[in-house]
Amino acid sequence: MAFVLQSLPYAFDALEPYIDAQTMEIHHDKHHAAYTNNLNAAVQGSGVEGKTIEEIFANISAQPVAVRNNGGGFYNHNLFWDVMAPGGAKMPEGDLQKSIDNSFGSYQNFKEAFTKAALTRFGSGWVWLVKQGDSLVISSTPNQDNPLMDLAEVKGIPVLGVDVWEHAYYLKYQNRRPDYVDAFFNVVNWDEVARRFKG
Ligand code: MN3
Repeated sequence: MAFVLQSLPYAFDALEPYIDAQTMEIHHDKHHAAYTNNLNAAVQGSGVEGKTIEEIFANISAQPVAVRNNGGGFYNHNLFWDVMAPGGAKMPEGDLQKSIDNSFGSYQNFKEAFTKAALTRFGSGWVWLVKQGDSLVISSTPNQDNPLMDLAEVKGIPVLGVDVWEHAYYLKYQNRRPDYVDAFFNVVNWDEVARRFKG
């Protein structure tokens, strides 16, 4: 049972002007496709064929680095496409909003902490909003790691993530990661984040 590349849930140019069409096309059709293909190759004979990606993450420390890197790349980008949507961001609502307020004091505090984590992640990686019970924490992982992996420093269920690899923003923003992270907040799909928070 092979892992399948999820189609982008919207057009390449749907997130313009915040994320440009060329970046989306290369990111999905080249980078995400490569992680998916390489994951399918890496799990061959690894003893985890037929397991879900979440099951594999739960014991990823026992796996070769190719499964860790490509498995993370496969899963993380699926989440990333889903937590963005065209049409501009709405604010978090309901239980998600309450948890953000309880966990960070306010939406503004959350946004500042999430942005700071994104700007201070050295090199390539991801920044996450992570569910731990009813609470939320922010974490950052190197490379293609994520909070579902048994070796993550901060473990939990990722409900929002931003890709801070240069391939996610370099064509439009070059070295200006702050501008990219700021733009990302304009396309967050808070309905999907709430769905993931609800579990
Ligand atoms: Mn990426």
